[in-house]
Amino acid sequence: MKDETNTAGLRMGTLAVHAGQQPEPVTGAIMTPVFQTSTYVQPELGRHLGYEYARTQNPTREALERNVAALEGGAYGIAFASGLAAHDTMIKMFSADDHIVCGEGVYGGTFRLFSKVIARMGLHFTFVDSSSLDEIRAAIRPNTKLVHVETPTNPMMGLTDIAAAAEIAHAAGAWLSVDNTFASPYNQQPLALGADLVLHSTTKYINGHSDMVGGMAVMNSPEIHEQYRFLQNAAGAVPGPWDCWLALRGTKTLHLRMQAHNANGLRIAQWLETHDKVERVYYPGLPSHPQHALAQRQMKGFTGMISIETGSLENATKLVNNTRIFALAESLGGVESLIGHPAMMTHASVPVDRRQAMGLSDGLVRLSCGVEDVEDLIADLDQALAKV
Ligand code: P1T
Repeated sequence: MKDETNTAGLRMGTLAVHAGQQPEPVTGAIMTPVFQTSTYVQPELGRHLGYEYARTQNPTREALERNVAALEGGAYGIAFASGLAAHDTMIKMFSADDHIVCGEGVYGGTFRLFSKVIARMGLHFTFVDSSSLDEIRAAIRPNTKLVHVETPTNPMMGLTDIAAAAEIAHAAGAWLSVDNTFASPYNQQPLALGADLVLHSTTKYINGHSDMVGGMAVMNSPEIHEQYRFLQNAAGAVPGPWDCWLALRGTKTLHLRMQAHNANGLRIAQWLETHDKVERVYYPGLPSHPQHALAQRQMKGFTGMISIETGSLENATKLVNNTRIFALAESLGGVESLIGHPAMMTHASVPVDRRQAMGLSDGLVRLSCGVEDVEDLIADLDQALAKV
């Protein structure tokens, strides 16, 4: 776009393709180049061209930051080397003796970071079932500085009412941060619902092609931006330019990919619900989901993420070992379909009693439905379930 700063009124698909990018000024290259450099030559002492050192500034990274910020309807984006690095740096805005209320259904690695690393540094966490506003409210203390939730949660697909959680946090003088990785900005826009911060593992739907690891934080407040930006440079968990370029290539098709993920996810969830080997399907787009009404209110689509209860570790093992198209792997949100066993894979770091309390059983299997032809995906699950 000629003037990438003027994106007012543009819709999601146009923003996905154009926001944050302008032709490269030296050659006119339409694609933002990979600025693969660690430093920038300064014309004279005390004067530089806006770029000093690549931990601090990188044009490829900045284009990605502007692009994802626009997709989230936010003013600022700050990119990180991973989703967890975005979370880790966020927490560094707080100090010992501050208190954080965190949804207990967050990704296992987020739970591990908060409970095993950050808690050692004197910050206090209360983990709550954030689908219950009463639990969030009851956990608030005078020193609560942040309420952090993931919605939908990984892998139980529990939802938090973002607008209501923001009201509770703000009444306590705290911020609300939302990990929007599972929904993607196409399906859910937490800032518009009152959240102060949106976090992403860009490794997932944002990049969408399973070929990089990255993270992003988006916000509207200049004060939060200033603190977080200071820490991006001070702590230095920044992504390399090549990974930023890959993510930026990914976002160009975010709207198209999410339409396909949403359609495949819904169709497969409906089919799984009729299958006699499947005891329960967790998918916010199904009327059987206990928070379906909230899902319809705060989400535009329900993604390709589905969890199912197969009844036992033995059943789950047979299913995940026998799919042909669904690949057995960690991660999610790529164009290719993946299948995983949260208890032994993504959530192995969560203590057993906590997993059981959340319903994250040994029979639970998680699907990341890609954008392949849905009939092929259903046939694949059907033949694998036949072996259960
Ligand atoms: O892997 P990384 O980019 O550091 O992102 C961590 C992360 C944060 N938030 C959510 C909701 C996530 O799902 C993840 C990473 N999750 C997986 C690797 C997984 O397979 O669930």
